[in-house]
Amino acid sequence: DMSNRTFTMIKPDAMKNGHAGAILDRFIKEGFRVVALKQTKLSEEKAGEFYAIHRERPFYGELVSFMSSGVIVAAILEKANAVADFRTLIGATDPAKAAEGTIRKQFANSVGENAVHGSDSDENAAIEGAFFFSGLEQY
Ligand code: DAT
Ligand code: MG
Repeated sequence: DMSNRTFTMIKPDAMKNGHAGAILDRFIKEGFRVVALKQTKLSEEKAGEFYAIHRERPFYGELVSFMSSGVIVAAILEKANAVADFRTLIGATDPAKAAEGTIRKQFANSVGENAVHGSDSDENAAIEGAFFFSGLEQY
């Protein structure tokens, strides 16, 4: 499919390591237009809600605790074929398995602390974007 928007977060590890600027620069250089952007912090409750699909997984507690451990940058990005192209740009969930040239290969430390989020479907991109941004914050 060729829907044109995806949702991303720069995760607490990348924020703490000072990579936010380089990662945003990469998004833009790869042809994604910023539709909405903010720095924010997830409470444990909000992180749990965002990742509710993973609540039965063994890593859920660790994931919720990590994602609420510091500030994040949330963004909606626009480009033709946004969801699939962005997943290619960020690389595999485990940075040890991520391809050369991907954002996770360059900036992530571990499968749990992997620098960036990217929506996995058009439907989830819309749900996740609306979780962080009102219509009046999207341009
Ligand atoms: P992705 O973020 O690539 O879509 P996912 O949806 O399978 O990956 O998992 C969501 C997040 O959960 C992932 O970015 C990091 C964490 N996670 C996934 N698998 C994990 C594991 N085996 N151990 C620890 N954390 C994990
Ligand atoms: Mg996922």
